[in-house]
Amino acid sequence: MTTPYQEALGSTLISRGVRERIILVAATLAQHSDDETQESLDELARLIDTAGADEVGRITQRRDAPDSTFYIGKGKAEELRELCLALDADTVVFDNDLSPAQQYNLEKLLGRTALDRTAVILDIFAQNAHTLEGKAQVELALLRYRLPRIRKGAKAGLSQQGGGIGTRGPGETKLESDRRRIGERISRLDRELEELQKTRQEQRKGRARSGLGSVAIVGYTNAGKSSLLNRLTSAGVLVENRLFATLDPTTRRLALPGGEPVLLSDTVGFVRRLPHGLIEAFKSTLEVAAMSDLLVHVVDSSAVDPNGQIAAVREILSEIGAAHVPELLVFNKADLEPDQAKRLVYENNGSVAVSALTGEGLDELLLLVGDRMRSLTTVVELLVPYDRGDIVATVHREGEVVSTANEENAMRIRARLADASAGRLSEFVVVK
Ligand SMILES: Nc1nc2c(ncn2[C@@H]2O[C@H](COP(=O)(O)OP(=O)(O)OP(=O)(O)O)[C@@H](O)[C@H]2O)c(=O)[nH]1
Ligand SMILES: [Mg+2]
Repeated sequence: MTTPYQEALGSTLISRGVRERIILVAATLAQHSDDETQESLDELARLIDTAGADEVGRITQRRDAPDSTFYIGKGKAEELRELCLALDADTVVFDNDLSPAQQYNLEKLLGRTALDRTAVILDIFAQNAHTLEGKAQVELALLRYRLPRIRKGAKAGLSQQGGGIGTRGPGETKLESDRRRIGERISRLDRELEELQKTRQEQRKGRARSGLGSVAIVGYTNAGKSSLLNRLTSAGVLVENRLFATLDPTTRRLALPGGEPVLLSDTVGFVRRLPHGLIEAFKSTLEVAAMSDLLVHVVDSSAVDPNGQIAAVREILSEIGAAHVPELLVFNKADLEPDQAKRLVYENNGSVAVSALTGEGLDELLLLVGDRMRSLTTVVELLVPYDRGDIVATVHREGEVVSTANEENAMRIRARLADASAGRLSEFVVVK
């Protein structure tokens, strides 16, 4: 049976050869800088491009707090309306999250579709989902996002018009016709995904019995995760210069130099402010990371703000319960900005610079992965003074904490640590 979502997926803008014209809008709230806003808008422009539309202009406003009616002020909203007319824009996209009421008020004022960053990310996911599970996960996230936005008696107009960003998935009139049906569909998807999750857990148990260690490749979208998996295992995973090219995890066996083979998995990419509903819906896929023995965290070393991307990825990792898994930082695309890659490795102990494109650094990466995997079975004991929170954080990040005990002047930590990490922390190591 095809779902309304699957029917609607057939009609993307790109296939009709028309690209939507979009104006980007952002309010800079008190604690943020104007540069941060522009960087975030640049990323939103890339997301929009990936979704198949073009930025034709942008508007920003500094505010202490969002306006409850339009998010931006009334005067600014009027200015936005003028700009839409002047630039013949089809849609406006806010970088900030709009409430259903703000979205409605904006659409009424502008006579155009008003969307937010979450809707754009959901749209890209909708275009890129291919497997049964991926589609079910995206549909669930879409329905949960749209349910509170269904308005009684609203004309099927605005959001329906072009069939562009934010409209893929169930058609609005269909949604209106039966809220209850949507509720039922959500419950059914929940149940289906639960079943799929059980199957996955069984598969995982099977793998655990096989005794192979598991390594998950995680990282910001477009960092080169799939390229790395392909390069190391000839996996043949789709690689594209688009955001969120991968939604379904692929697992391959990887032979480590002089060691046991491990299972290496590619995962869905992360982005700043990944919609919570998507994280929720993709829980079973993201579990690959939480259940692995080691995270290979791939970073695009040529990105404008690699540290910001690292922070965003770590935030999501803790949200999906993977913060406890040891992490190995890999600075990819070293062929593009070699100096920046070197600096990042220098700043991050135990990391490595590679290029999935040229193959540079991959031998060293394999040695490091082997070292980390072997260390999973060696437990080291450390005594860390209470004022050295930084050391505690390092142990958590680079290894796996087995137990902690509070003693008079220090915390006693037993942890599985790689030789290299234990070496760097040697002044705190008491039993090895
Ligand atoms: N120059 C250069 N480009 C790379 C390198 N690794 C990957 N790329 C390019 O970066 C883009 C993204 O690569 P992917 O492997 O699809 O990235 P990903 O992290 O899997 O991305 P998503 O699945 O979309 O999150 C592609 O255009 C790759 O060709 C590298 O080492 N050097
Ligand atoms: Mg990928």
